Amino acid sequence: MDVKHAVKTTILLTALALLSSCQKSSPSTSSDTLEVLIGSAAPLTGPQSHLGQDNANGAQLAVDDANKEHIVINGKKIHFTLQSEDDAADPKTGTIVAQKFADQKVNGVVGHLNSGTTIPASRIYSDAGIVQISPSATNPKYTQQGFKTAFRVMANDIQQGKVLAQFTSQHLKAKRVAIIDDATSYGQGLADEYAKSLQGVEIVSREHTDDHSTDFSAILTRIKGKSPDVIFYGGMDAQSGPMLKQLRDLRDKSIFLTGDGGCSIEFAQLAGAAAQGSFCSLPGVPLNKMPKGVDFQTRFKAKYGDIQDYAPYAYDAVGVMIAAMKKAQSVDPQVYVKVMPTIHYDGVTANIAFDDKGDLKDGEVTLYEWQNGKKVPINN
Ligand code: ABU
Repeated sequence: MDVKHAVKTTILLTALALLSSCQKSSPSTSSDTLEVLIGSAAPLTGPQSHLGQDNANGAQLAVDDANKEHIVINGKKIHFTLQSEDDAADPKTGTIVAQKFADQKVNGVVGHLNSGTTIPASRIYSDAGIVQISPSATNPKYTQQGFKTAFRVMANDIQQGKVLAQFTSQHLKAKRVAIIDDATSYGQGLADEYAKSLQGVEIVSREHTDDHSTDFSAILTRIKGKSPDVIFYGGMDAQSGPMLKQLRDLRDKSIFLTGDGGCSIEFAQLAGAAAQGSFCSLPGVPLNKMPKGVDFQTRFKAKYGDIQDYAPYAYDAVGVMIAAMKKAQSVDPQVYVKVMPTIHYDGVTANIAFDDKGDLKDGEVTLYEWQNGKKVPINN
């Protein structure tokens, strides 16, 4: 090798060594930034996929907003990622998703959407020490199991059942009620709470369907024979929409009342003209009465379209989780879970604080009447 060539080779090797040492010591994403993984679990396929996508979109918007804040926790820049999984509203699939999140050691979970998936999954999260915040599961059992990791950001079905029952007797002045449910943790649970709270009203019929049926003619024909003033349905919009349409096709004029699972724009689309004059309830206050509801609605709509039901609650579930991480100065769920009971978070939907079970303190329930394709609040 001549001298010129040797000098060139030395310069090249020195430059490569310098470049390599620079790459090792320069501030990079891996050394300066902590990746925080939040799991979102909801049905993304099947008859409830519109609600599941609504939850996932609400959570994603919160994660995007948080990343814009350049949050630093315990001296580390934080980058949040949402991993959205499909539990198909199926209890068994829900536990498979929960185990996947546990194996991945996610930093927290927003979900699940359904009580039927949230409750069995909650044991897996509890055993793994992972904080779980459901934005929509309303069956009271979820937070009655004694798990320190289980939280929800809306009123539960004990509260919702009472409001619906009071409305039935005091506002609708009903004397005879027929009750149908979809035999799920949510639908049957809410129907039971509703029945328990009814006063001075006779339950003339109690029927069950499931969360995949779309033909209710046999049930509705039996109920029509009992002449109820009100038909209450505990279940989701994929059933309540067609159910109400079929009820009116039978020329039955009973008042139709349902809970939050059937209080979505999808319900109104499925029921069509039959939705007019029917009633439903939703935990929380109307969007325009929520502390940051109107701003959220505008920003959500620009990105994803109309809100179905629970997107603002999914947004708040992420928000309150991150608030707890900041307060604890840790993204480790086994550490920040300890500050969850003391958190006060100014959310989109409410000022969020939890009671000793993990339920939202002072949760409200609003009743709506469907008028010309829009749900109009009647008590809030
Ligand atoms: N809260 C109604 C829909 C979700 C659930 O509780 O199953």
